Amino acid sequence: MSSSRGPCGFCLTFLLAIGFLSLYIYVTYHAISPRYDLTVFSLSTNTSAGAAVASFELDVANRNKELGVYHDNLNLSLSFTYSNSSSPPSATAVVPGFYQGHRKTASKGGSFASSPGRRWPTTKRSAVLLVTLESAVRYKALAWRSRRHRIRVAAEVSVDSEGKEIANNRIRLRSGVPPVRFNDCFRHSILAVVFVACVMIRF
Ligand SMILES: *[C@@H]1O[C@H](CO)[C@@H](O)[C@H](O)[C@H]1NC(C)=O
Ligand SMILES: *[C@@H]1O[C@H](CO)[C@@H](O)[C@H](O)[C@H]1NC(C)=O
Ligand SMILES: CC(=O)N[C@H]1CO[C@H](CO)[C@@H](O)[C@@H]1O
Repeated sequence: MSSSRGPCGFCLTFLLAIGFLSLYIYVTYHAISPRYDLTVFSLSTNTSAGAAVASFELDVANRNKELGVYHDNLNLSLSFTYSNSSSPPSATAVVPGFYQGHRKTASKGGSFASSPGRRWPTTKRSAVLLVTLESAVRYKALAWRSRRHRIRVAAEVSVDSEGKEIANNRIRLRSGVPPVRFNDCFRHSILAVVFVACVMIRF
C-alpha cells in the first residue's frame, strides 16, 4: 500500500490529473469563431428617391458546445467591386450587438442605404458586390469572459440585372481567424483547479 503512495505514484496521478483536465478544458473551452452566412440579398432602386437599397438577411451561428458569445455591433459595408477600386465603401449597415447562447443560430435582417449625395452605380447589368463584416466577440465560459476578438470577414455577392442574388444558396463570409486566448484570470483559475484536483487525489 505504502509503495503506491511513493513519489512515482504521486507523479503518475499528478500527470494523469493534468492530462485529463487539459483534455477537458481543451474540448470544452476551445472557442470556435462564429459563422456568418448571407441567406438573402437583393438590390432595388428606389426610383422616387433616386437611391439604391440593398436588403439582406444574415445568419449568425455560434457553433460552440459550451461557450456563449457576446457580439459587439456588426458593422457591414457594401462596395461595388466593378467601379474604381480606390472607391470607399458605397454603403454601410449596422446590426446591433447581442448575446448568443451555445449552439444557437440567429437570423438578422437589415439594409444598406446609399449615403446622401453619393449615388450608387445603376445596375442594369449583372454585377459583383463585396460585402464586408467587421465586429468583435467575447466568449463566455461559466462566469468568465474572454477578451475581445476582432472579426473581419467578407464575401462576394453576384447579382443579376434585376438586382437579385444569382446563387440561391447561402453565401458564407470568410477570413483567417486568429486563435482564442483566455485572459489571465481564466488561466490562473485553471491552475488553481489543477492544484486543488492534485491535492484531492493525493489525499
Ligand atoms: C423611396 O424613397 C421615398 C422618399 O425617400 C420613401 O418615402 C419611400 O419609402 C422609399 N421606398 C422604398 C421602397 O424604400
Ligand atoms: C463599428 O462601428 C462603430 C461606429 O462606427 C465603431 O465604434 C466600432 O469600433 C466598429 N466596430 C468594429 C469592430 O470595427
Ligand atoms: C484609376 C482608375 O481605375 N480609374 C478609372 C475609373 O473609372 C473610369 C470610368 O469607368 C475610368 O475611365 C478610369 O480610368
